[in-house]
Amino acid sequence: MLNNYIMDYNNILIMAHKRPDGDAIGSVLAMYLYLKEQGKKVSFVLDEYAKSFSFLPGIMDQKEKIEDIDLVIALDTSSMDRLSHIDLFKKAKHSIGIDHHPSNTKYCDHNFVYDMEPATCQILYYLFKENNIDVSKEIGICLMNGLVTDTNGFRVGNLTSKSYEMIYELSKIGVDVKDICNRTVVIKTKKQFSLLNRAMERTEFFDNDRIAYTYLKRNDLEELNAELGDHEGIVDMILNIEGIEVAIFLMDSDDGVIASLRSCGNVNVAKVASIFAGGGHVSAAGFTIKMEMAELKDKLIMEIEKDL
Ligand SMILES: [Mn+2]
Repeated sequence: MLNNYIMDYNNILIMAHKRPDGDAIGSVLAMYLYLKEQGKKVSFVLDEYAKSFSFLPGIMDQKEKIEDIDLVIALDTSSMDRLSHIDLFKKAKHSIGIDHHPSNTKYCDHNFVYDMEPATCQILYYLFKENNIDVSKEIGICLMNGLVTDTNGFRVGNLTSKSYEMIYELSKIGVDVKDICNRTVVIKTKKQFSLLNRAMERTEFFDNDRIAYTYLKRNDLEELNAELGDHEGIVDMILNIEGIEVAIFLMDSDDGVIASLRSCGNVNVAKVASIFAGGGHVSAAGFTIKMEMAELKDKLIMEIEKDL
């Protein structure tokens, strides 16, 4: 029972992984809103996130200063080194992890890892239900945000009847699923569209059109005045081409080259990413590495070809 592990503590901090996606943000906020309702002294920390998530309830409540942490809850994060605030994590006396990454290293005192689930937010929804916790509309919006984004608008990942039941039940309490889908997955800013356009033009195909590859360089991002998260979705677009089994997207960043991999499901891209110290899921994975882009491209194609 989730509540048994939480309710004894008062000062609680919630966090997720670096470069937080919709599932990381959604699960953090849902947990935050729930514990706030319970009268807990609770706060959360998130790395910088894409503007499209600023509509989520509670997101403006992030605090500057965090002290005396009895319990830390780590969400959607497979290992300690992936956490956004590892220093704060280590300061906490107790820890709970809730995650759906198959590569989860069970680094918390208590680990709720269900790697068949499409999103951490779905795990959280059912943990709330098991504990007879009423999910408010605000919490529901945050949870739906995770399911929508991790499945790229209900198109990838291990969607089951449990996912559709969650959609059904949250719809009934007023969660506007279509609106969340539009805000986070469908609508692109003009800047994002220009970036997408540039990446599309450059797409190259390999292995009888079964691998698609594209990239953005630092000067593209500068020229088009791109903002954090503006590249999201490019890799999914090239996977949409008929016959493509694996899509590769590479992008320059201050930390090295960011690689995003997507698969139709026949090639396990989490396995490919793990070769480069990355991780993820069968159909969506990634990593950041200090390597020349051209060299990384060749290495990735070589690794993917082994499994095609
Ligand atoms: Mn996730």
